[in-house]
Amino acid sequence: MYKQAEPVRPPFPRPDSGQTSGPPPQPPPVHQGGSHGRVRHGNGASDDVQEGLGESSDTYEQAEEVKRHATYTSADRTYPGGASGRRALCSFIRSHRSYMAAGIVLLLGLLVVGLAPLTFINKERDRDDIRQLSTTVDALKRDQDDMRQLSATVDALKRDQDDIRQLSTTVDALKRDRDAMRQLSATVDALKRDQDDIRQLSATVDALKRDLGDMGQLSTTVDALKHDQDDIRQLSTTVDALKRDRDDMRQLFATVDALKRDQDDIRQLSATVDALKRDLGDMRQLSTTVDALKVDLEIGPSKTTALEQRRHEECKTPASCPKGYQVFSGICYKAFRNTPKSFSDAATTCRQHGGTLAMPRDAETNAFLRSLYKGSYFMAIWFGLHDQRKEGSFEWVDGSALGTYSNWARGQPNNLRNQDCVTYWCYITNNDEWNDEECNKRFSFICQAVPVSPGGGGDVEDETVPGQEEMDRGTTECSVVTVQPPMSQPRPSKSSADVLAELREDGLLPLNTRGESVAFQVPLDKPASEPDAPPRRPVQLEKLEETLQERRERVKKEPAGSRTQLRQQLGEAANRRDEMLAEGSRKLAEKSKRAKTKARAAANNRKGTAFVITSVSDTDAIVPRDSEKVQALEKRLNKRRERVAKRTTADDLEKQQALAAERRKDKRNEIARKSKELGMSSWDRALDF
Ligand SMILES: [Ca+2]
Ligand SMILES: [Ca+2]
Repeated sequence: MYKQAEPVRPPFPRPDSGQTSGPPPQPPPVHQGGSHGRVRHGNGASDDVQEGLGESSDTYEQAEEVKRHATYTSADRTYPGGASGRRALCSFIRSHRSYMAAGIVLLLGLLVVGLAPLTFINKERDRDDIRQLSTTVDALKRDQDDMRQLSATVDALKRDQDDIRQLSTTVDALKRDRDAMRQLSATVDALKRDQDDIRQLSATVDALKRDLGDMGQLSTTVDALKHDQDDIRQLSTTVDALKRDRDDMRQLFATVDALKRDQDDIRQLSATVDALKRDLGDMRQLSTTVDALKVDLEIGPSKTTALEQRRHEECKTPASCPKGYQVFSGICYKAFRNTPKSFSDAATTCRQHGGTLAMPRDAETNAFLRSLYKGSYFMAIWFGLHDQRKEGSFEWVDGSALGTYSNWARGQPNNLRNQDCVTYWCYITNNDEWNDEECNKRFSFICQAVPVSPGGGGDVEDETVPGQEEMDRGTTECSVVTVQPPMSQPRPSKSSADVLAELREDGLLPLNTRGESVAFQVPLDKPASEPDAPPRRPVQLEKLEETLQERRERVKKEPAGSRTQLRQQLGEAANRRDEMLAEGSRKLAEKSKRAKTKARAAANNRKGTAFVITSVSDTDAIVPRDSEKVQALEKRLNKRRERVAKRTTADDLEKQQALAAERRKDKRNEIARKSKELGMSSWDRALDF
């Protein structure tokens, strides 16, 4: 652009050089002298100006216009983003360009018009103008340089702007970085917090670890406690088993007690049976009495009077012993040496002789009896002492107690094989002292009898003893009681049976039933109503006596019964007896059944116990063996188990009970059979007269 402007050489200083807005420029002083040459020397265009001035004015304007335009354009382009003042100036110039151009044209026209005639006059002035113009051009050149510098500056500024832009970008990036840094810092903070948390967590973990260690110890303790608990459980189990054992033992004891009570009952029953047996003996004797009564009943009243008279006479005459008897202290005695008999048979024989077996109640009598059989050899000789009613309780055959005197051999009585009857023991070494023997053995025997009137004892079995034929007359009073036979109607207030009953109630036994009379032995020093040894009357016997009394009363009330009636009554009595026995048996059976049930229950319980013990032994494997207490308990338990095992098991107990029941049954049957046998035989004998 500057090159375009270069060919045009403005004739005047540029209006924009600070003179445009001012007052119209003064026409420069024309220097026709030296300055002319400098312009020409510089450009050569001054020649063209000189050749055609009119034409050159147009050209100059155009050039000036172009130059200005170019300059402004250049200036515009150079300072597009420059100072606002410059911009305002430019815009001002642009907006007032036409006015300015018109003003300049006008000025130039005026100048041309005013200067044309002075051209030649003011040649020197022109030269000065040219010089000024040249100066202006120089100034313009300097301006151009300034512009170039400005443009360079603008470029530098542009570069700076770019740099600033880049810087701004960088700053933006830095800002983003800063944000990132901030975020990072926040993250770091968060991480730091996390780290703190982790530290705290680690501390917690450490604490937990320590706790865990404690827990381990605690666990050990808990294990130990569990072991202890197991031990305690085992102990408890053992104790329970022991308790059950104890209960079982108690039940066993209870069973044993029940069995003992049963045994006692059986004993009582046995005693009752014994009493019944004795009663049967009494009955037998009673039957004898009945025999006598019957005899009495059949004897006529006339005969009775004669008999009474005879008795009266007999009582007046001195008594004498039967044939073969020897009197001692008012009682007749005889040794039956050639006919050995059992104790009961011997007693029967004596009874047939009107007496009993001999009863040596004192040493003198004893010595006299021994003298009766001396001179012959005997193993043993029966006399009237026995303990058949109650073992060890010896009594005479008349029912009285042994008393204070006795003459037992050494070590006797020993009840060997149930020896219940007494003999003189005749072995040489035994000195004829007393010895108990088995009652069924057959020995010789000694009878005693009360002295009777002469001729009264001739119809009995006789054993003649040489040298002892004569009848010793004793000094006894008449002790024979004559029982009155019942008279003809009306009946007497007291029958012979009543009398007999009374005598029996007084403890007296009939000695002799010979003929129509019944003889009783009455102690001489005491009245008959006061026997010196009252007979023992067990309750059972008393009851029996009562029953007998009732029966007697019934018999008394009724008229003399026929044989059929008696038989009927006896049958009834037998029935009642059977009923009594059956009742006793039933009661016994009931008791036995109860005991059995009890024992069975106990046995069942024992079975339960056995199961428990088994279960205990099952847990034995679990029991820690190190527990000394448990071991000791186990030892004791085992011992107890052994003891229990040694004892009767439930089955054994049942078997034993069954056996006992069988034995009891057998015994009952035997007793019933025996009693029936005895009763019936005696009654039959009584009736078959
Ligand atoms: Ca005995
Ligand atoms: Ca003996």
